[in-house]
Amino acid sequence: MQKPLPPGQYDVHEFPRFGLPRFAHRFPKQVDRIELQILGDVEKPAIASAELETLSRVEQVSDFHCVTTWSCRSLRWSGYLFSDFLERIAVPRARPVDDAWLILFCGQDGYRASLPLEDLLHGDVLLADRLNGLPLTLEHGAPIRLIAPAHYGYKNVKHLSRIEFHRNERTYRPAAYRFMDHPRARVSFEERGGGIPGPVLRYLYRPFVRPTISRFRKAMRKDIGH
Ligand SMILES: Nc1nc2c(c(=O)[nH]1)N[C@H]1C(S)=C(S)[C@@H](COP(=O)(O)O)O[C@H]1N2
Ligand SMILES: [Mo]
Repeated sequence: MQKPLPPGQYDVHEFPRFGLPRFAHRFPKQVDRIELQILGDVEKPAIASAELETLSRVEQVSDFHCVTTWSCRSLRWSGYLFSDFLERIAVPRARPVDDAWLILFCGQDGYRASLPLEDLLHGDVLLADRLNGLPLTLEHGAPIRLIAPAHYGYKNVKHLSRIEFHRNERTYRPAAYRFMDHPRARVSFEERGGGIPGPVLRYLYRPFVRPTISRFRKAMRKDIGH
């Protein structure tokens, strides 16, 4: 039995490439090698690459919920637990300051989003490099992306290239307008954006779903030939 959909969501049966319109034509340059910079309020900036493979691989089936109201269910991700990455690689290598509480994720396409460290310690938060048994494609975040299923899709940064530790919230800007970025964006509480109630945003966002999917698909066809 499937879990019921969270408030305001509807099912799509094909997982679309999606994002903010201005990212439709931006693609990652490096897809066959994972390179994660670890920066921000750290004692020693570091880069994690092959050492990720020393972490235990985990598989997870979860539902993906975009803030614009579409959901794609039962996706089978594989990768590394974020908490494991933190404990075994990021903390010992980069030594973040003790009061860093906010993590900023940046993609090779310039996209970025943040989540409180506390939300990232749950056992369902992954750095995922495989989907449904295959390496991540360009559509879905090659070579590695964040998967935080309890949070709206816009926090699930694709094409990860940089993870920053912060003690101060104002040291970065979100990729979207502030009203579109809720600090936690938990799907179960319908935290779609900052300031505007979630149920109101449903109606504002829904008309953009189809045009955005088609824009991202066309960009893929034109730029990459897929
Ligand atoms: N690097 C990057 N990550 C991103 C985005 C993006 O444009 N670029 N869009 C976000 C949004 S709004 C959503 S809904 C999901 C979409 O993931 P998908 O393209 O795998 O469906 O990625 C999120 N992460
Ligand atoms: Mo989204």
